[in-house]
Amino acid sequence: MTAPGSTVRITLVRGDITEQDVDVVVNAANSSLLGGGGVDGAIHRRGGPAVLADCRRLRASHYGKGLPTGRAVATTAGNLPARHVVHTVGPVYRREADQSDLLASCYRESLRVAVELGARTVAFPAISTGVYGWPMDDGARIAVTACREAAGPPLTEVRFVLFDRQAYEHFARALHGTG
Ligand code: AR6
Repeated sequence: MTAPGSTVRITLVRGDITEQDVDVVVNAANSSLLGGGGVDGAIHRRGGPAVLADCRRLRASHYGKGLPTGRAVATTAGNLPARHVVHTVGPVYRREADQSDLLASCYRESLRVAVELGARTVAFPAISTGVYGWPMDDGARIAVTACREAAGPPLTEVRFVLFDRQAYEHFARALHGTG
């Protein structure tokens, strides 16, 4: 599914982020950068030890205290079909505090790092909508809006990879107003 009329195509697929043949796959990481469950666990499992080794190097150098929420940093993609992994840390959802801009920042910063790497194609999961508890409808709206605003050349495709039908439908509504 593709949004018409923009230079960068925003596309939706149902599937597994670790199977995407793109330049950059974005990881919904935590600030330790040392792995976890969900997308993070899947990326480290399939990417293999080279991804973790790069993450450990980042912790030993620039990110001694971990990667702050809303920021993004790149590593090798190891055995994944992608060329790079960009790790970003979504906010944990809290009903009593509006952290929408931190979630939008994950998408903006990941795209900025991807462009620095010369990427043309980037695949995102629905950041913060799993363990971190962000409601899918709102998470989809923030994701689509942030990427529409931030994605420009040399990027040609921003792909959202949604694990299940419900997530796909929320992203379709955010992208097209239907679903
Ligand atoms: N491909 C695509 N989407 C997936 C996949 C996959 N292989 N696996 C899960 N999802 P989550 P978060 C969906 O929990 O909420 C980790 O432990 C999932 O259904 O991976 O940002 C980290 O280490 C959900 O909609 O990320 C952090 O501690 C979405 O991807 C914490 O979880 C994101 O779910 C980050 O939590």
